[in-house]
Amino acid sequence: MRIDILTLFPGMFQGPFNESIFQRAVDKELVMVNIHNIRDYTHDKHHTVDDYAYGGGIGMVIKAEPVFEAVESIISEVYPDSDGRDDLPVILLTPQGRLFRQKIAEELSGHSHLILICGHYEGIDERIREHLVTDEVSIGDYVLSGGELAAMVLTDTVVRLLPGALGSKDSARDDSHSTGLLEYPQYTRPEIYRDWPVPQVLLSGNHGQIARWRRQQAILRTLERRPDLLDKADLGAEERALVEKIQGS
Ligand code: 9D3
Repeated sequence: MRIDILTLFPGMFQGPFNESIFQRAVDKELVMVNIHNIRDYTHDKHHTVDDYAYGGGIGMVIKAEPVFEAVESIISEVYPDSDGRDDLPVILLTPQGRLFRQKIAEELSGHSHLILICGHYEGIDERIREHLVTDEVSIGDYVLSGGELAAMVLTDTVVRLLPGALGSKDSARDDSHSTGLLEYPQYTRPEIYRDWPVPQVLLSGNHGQIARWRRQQAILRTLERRPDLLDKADLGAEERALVEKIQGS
């Protein structure tokens, strides 16, 4: 997979993408990530990337030209014999986008190429949205100062799903055994830390009992913390009845 990221702050990507898990996917050539400075696609002497808003108001607006030029230059470099591909997602990271979920990551991991454009507090010329962008994504209902961290979250989530990446097995596990539940509590040595013992059942060696305990813990924890997940969770009839009994009381 190839991921091209357009940003006004390329330096922000230095740390996260050069660390451990992600770097291993790059080393294995499962993914190639290219960071592009939008400023490099300007032609004027001052490398102008923003300008005043038509109609007035405070704040500046990112200009259409350098963003179009950046995307078009990537497309003509990667696809020299065509105008690109009609299945190439050009994704704008913006608070107005559809909420990012694992499902969207799975969908995106099926593409061989993604272009990500980092939105900005200032806002961008609407013609970028209308005529260049194919998809708009937000990572949650909180205010970031730009789309860079969102692009990193999306990239990390998608890359670990690529076959051969660390986590792709994990995701296969998520899929096949996907319970839709939060994880059960885990413990390791020592058996007693300070005066806090490990639950006795985990020391019993009774694997059936352990499996039932973990399952019950996962359900109770989900009920307490993320009851919204239970609607779609994969529960047996008895488990469903138990949940409804607790929820109802
Ligand atoms: C409400 C007016 N805007 C501020 C002038 C809203 C606004 C626009 C852009 C607030 C923050 C930003 C910068 N954030 C992103 O570009 C962004 C983002 C986010 O803030 N939260 C969750 N996901 C994302 S994806 C990109």
